Amino acid sequence: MASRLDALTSWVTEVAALTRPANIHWCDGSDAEYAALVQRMLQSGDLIELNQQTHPGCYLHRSDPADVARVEHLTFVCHPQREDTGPNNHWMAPDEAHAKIDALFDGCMAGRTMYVVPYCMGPVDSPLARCGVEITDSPYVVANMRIMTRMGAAALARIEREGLLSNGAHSNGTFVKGLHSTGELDPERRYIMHFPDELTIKSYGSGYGGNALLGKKCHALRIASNQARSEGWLAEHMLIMGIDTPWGETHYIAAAFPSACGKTNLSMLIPPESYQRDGWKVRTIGDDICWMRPGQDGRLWAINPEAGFFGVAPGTSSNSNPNALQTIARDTIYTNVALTADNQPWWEGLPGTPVIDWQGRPYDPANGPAAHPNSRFTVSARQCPTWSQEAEAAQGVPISAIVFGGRRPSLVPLVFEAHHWSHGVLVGAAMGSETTAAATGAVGVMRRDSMAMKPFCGYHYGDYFAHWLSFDRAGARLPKVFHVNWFRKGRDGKFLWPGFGDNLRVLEWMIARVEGRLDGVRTPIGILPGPAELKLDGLDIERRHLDELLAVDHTGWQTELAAIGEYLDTCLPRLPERLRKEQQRVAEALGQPRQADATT
Ligand code: GTP
Ligand code: SPV
Ligand code: MN
Repeated sequence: MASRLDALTSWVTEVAALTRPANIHWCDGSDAEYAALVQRMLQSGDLIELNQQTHPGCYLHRSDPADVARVEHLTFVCHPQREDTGPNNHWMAPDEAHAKIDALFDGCMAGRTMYVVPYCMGPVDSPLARCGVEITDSPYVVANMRIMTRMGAAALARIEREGLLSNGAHSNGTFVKGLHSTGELDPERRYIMHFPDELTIKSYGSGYGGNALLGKKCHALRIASNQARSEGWLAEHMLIMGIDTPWGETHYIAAAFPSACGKTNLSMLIPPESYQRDGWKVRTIGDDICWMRPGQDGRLWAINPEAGFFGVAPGTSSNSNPNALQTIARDTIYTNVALTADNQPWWEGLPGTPVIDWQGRPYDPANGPAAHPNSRFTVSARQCPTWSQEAEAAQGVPISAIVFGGRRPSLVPLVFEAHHWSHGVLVGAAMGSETTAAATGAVGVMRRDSMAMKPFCGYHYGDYFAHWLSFDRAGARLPKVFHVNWFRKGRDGKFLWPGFGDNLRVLEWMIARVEGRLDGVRTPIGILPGPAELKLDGLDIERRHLDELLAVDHTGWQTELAAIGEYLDTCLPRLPERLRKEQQRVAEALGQPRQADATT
């Protein structure tokens, strides 16, 4: 009798013939399986036990020192036509890419166990969720995938069901196939390749986060953005949070900030004391990825395809993010953090003293920070004190506001609202941010990162902007679009805005705008809070700093709009005319730069 899992079993057989593992293990996602994996990794040294009194169920993984972040220059999106990949991605012809990476996979699992990891991105019963199977030789990847996704038997059952329903039209089933091997961890023999037409990912030579946990950036953003485009939805690098107001409303907000620019922190923020007294509450739905589609009511409905957090450790403290700290007090995998004398995890921003650095050496400040700047924790989202049951809702949650933001030390105000949807798309497309340690390469360099998707949009940015614009149609009840900047610096180089919990003050203004209770001030770049519209009680901030945060520097913005225009040109000939018109509209409203300005 033919197996219902024909497509899957024949692929697994094919991969095993190529990689030649000693064993094949089909993951069921059970507690016993996880416990056995952990034991195995403790024996092999892949995991180190942390202080079980202070951190029960917590372990440390040290990655190879040359394998600590995403590698954008080795990440390829292999559409058959180069143009479809766009200026925002690296391209290789699919045949060439397969040949190159299959040569690396040849025999690479000899003597090792090959794990078959079925997973579901999103609640298993959600029509918005999508399944995949990752084949990997890394037990660390398996353990992380178990935390980050709905992994195991339930996902396999859904894949089986969908395979049955697909009746020949999709005789390969509908799941995404991801093949991964840590290989030799040689940066010269490392590739992260995507084949959107084949729903296939191949990743070789890295064991780290976004390079290796294929359900996350590779599937849920690069492959899914292609599916979203053809099926009329959006796959975005966004947190999702719920805000309960004192008057009994709940507003859901989705926010796109580039890597290591504050999504995890905002998604679980703790309201300032006065807000808590008034009855404000924050609920966390997601901290990194958001899939959303128009519902029958015309609103955008969003799910978080993930089940866990792969969060930045440095900077996480009882001041900045007590919720995260509580979340990661047990049953957490730490990657590349430092250790204290009593074997507790440590990173910059925590009290106490590091004794062993992230590479396992005695800590010496001459070697740089004790924890790697991109050290991370992997933890089930259910452990977060503000975790919301709404994250399991099959239809998702309705979005009231979309927020864009980045690290902009100058020019960009604390907050502004886009005039309308296509202006909002321009604001997202024009996003800029300083690079961070989340990817290899220089840190602190300003670059455009449209919708925080520069490393993750799996097709041409011009087509992507057109897709965003297409949501503005009859019957749509679109969210308002805002832009924030928590990272504005003063002349002394210090942040002007306190950030973290106090960011709720900015979100409150947005909610008032969504509910139509405040007017704001109209400017060419967007609508800003009026003089008394931000609630600042209990906040220690100098008036002149606030004025700076909310000022619109016309000369600076003229230059910025010219730079945005040049950036948009990189998407020609696929740049939507409507977006060009928006940029021209804002530029004209600001007036042309004076000759003197252009030369200073
Ligand atoms: P990825 O997981 O890489 O996608 O990042 P993320 O967007 O979730 O970033 P995260 O919330 O982990 O924040 C990264 C860094 O930004 C941390 O070091 C935080 O301490 C810092 N940060 C977050 N929010 C704020 C803020 O409001 N103000 C300031 N000054 N720093 C912040
Ligand atoms: C990011 O870099 O945006 C992350 C971490 O969220 S990773 O999973 O490595 O992509
Ligand atoms: Mn991210």
